[in-house]
Amino acid sequence: MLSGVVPWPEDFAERYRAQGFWEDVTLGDALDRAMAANADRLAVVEGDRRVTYAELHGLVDRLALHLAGRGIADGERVVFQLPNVLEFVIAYVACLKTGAIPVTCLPAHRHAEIGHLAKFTAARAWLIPSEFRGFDYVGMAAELRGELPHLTEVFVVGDRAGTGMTRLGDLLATPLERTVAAQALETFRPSADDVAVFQLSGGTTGFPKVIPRTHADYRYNSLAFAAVTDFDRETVLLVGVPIAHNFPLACPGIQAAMLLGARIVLAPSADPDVVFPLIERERVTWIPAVPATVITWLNHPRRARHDLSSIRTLAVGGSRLNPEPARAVLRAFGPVLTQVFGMAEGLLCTTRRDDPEDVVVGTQGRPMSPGDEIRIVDDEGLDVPDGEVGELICRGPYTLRGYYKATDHNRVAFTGDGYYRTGDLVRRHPSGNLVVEGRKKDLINRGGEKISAEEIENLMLGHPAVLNVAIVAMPDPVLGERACAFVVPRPGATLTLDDLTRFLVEERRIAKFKLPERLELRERLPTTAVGKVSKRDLRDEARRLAETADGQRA
Ligand code: OOB
Repeated sequence: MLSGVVPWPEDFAERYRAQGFWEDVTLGDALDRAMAANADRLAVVEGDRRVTYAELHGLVDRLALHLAGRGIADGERVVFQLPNVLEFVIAYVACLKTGAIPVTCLPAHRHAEIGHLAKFTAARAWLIPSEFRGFDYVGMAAELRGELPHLTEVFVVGDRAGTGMTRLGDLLATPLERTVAAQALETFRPSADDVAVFQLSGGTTGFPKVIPRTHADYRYNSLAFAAVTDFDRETVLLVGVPIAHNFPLACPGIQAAMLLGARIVLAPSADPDVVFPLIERERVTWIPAVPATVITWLNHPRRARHDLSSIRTLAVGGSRLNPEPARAVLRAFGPVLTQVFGMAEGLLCTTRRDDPEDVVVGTQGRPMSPGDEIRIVDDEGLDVPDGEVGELICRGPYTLRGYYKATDHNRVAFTGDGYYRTGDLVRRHPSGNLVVEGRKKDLINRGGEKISAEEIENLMLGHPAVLNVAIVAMPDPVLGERACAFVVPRPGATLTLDDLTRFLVEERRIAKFKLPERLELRERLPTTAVGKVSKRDLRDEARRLAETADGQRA
């Protein structure tokens, strides 16, 4: 086991094995078998590329040999920063086979996030596209790699690579002498208890925390979630959200699709003009989506022009879906709505096919596994009376016991007996399902992408005009929330939203989705009785500002 990873206590591990949640098989081996068993079936559709499981298997094996030959194996970390392309799937499975650990970054990440995560995980390799949405990743890699002493390989998907970088396409086109390279692959075989993947947390303090997911737990995560969401071998999964997120990757995601021999359709975005024709053409049946996306689909003028009747499950999660759009989904798409309340840390809740309509519309589901243990507690850690709001805490066969290399943070993020404090405020509905009522954690949930308020506040304090700052969520009809920054400027200084944006993008070089979208200048910030900045007051104020802005627009 990699150092810095907190394992489940042995008595829990034994129980999870005895109950059949964990099996003694790695994701790499399980996927090998599944790809062989489904050789003739179509595996991945992306653009005009259509590959069968036999073809996918061949590409995976070829790349795995190359990786193993270069030492990208045996617990070494690989920063994944690819859009929704076939190469993501190939490289992901190849890593699971060699035991290299994908770190699931996003194409939206920039120098600040990648620099931090690559250093923190001491990553050996980094996978990028040449270019995506007008951004030059080769340029970013050329600039950053000097600061990353552990990074020996930059693999590029696309024609253009920089000096010392390797085009993934060249590796995929070059068979290796199997006998030689296979030896490299055979010298290390991960075990089912080893870390398979590093997911990223939404982050409540500073930079995103790193979440270890083991082969056994992540495999169970995918298969158990498939079993409760009508996901099987006949499923046609559409991935339009960023593929590295836990939801499309493993809930049940491409992981279950490959384990079951189902079909994966990759879309470059969740834009309706991209996605609707694909659903129609490929007869898509299962779609993971965030509420913001679904709302744009509902309102799209050309929806009626497409035959979307193949959809069996529209799984909506990542942020709160309100009852009104939930009902609109039922009207527009039929009884296909499944609410998903999940987290990269583990716990997955979902509504069930046989839940009554008001439960599907009005709750965020219940835990998927009989091994999940949840409690709803008050500030003292005592269970709240049934039906009242409290913090959800949980543990189970696929919920982490600690973030990677985060001893201090783990002391506050987990209870003494190993429950993960989700920071989500929930209430138990009379049906037994959970309703997400809010959260304790200091983040902004922008259409499912999480923004740590503290991370951005710390960066903003580096701006010469900023004396003090607090960032809070401001309601938004489509995204749910956007970030609003309240700033106390230094005496005599001024600041505009443009200045701030330029500073964060060009000097601090962060992902654009984290940018505050409204700036409010104040002489002072409201405080609580103990003298801390009162985010509650600021949230109320942001809500009023958003309401007046809407009023003005109307
Ligand atoms: C998913 O995972 P993360 O790690 O990006 O974010 C987890 C957090 C939860 O703790 C909660 O605060 C929020 O996102 N959340 C929801 C929600 N689903 C997630 N809040 C309200 N309603 C919901 N339905 O977001 C994620 C992981 C796996 C599957 C689906 C979503």
